[in-house]
Amino acid sequence: AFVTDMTTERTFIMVKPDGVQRGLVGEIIKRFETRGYKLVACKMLWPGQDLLKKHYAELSDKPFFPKLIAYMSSGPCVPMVWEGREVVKMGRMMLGATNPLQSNPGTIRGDFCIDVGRNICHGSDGVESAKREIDLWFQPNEVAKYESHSKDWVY
Ligand code: 3AN
Repeated sequence: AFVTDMTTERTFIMVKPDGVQRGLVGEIIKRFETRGYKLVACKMLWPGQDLLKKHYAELSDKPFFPKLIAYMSSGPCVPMVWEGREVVKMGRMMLGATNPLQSNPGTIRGDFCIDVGRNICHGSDGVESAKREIDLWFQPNEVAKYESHSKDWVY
């Protein structure tokens, strides 16, 4: 049977407009793939303000909210769903800290950016927010269920 273990989770990872424009989509996908995670949904989408305001509803009171929405709606994004053991927490770890100047080298943000307003990618901060974000960005039939041929080492 596939997806066996209780620690298997899904997370929502999205390459932001600056990541797309800088040609980092492949690099980000590669890091999750080679770590051992499974890509189960992926598309390119230029998000509108309504969708982004829902996505970032928790941040609506922040002073940077209007700039955040303008930046995120400035070009196409690549939303994805990744599956695997503790992928929510590990995804955050692979992305690095929100402020790239505090992101460790070796993380995606720590390797590729320096500006918190342009930090390349998004990752869900918990299992519940991952569920909410996946449902917001993807239709159920856009998330694939498939057996990985390397299931002994892709968790
Ligand atoms: P994360 O994306 O690491 O979960 P959040 O949810 O606190 O961080 O912030 C969402 C997004 O808002 C960040 N990815 C970043 O683009 C933007 N942001 C967060 N804090 C700031 C800030 N102090 N100034 C400008 N933009 C910010």
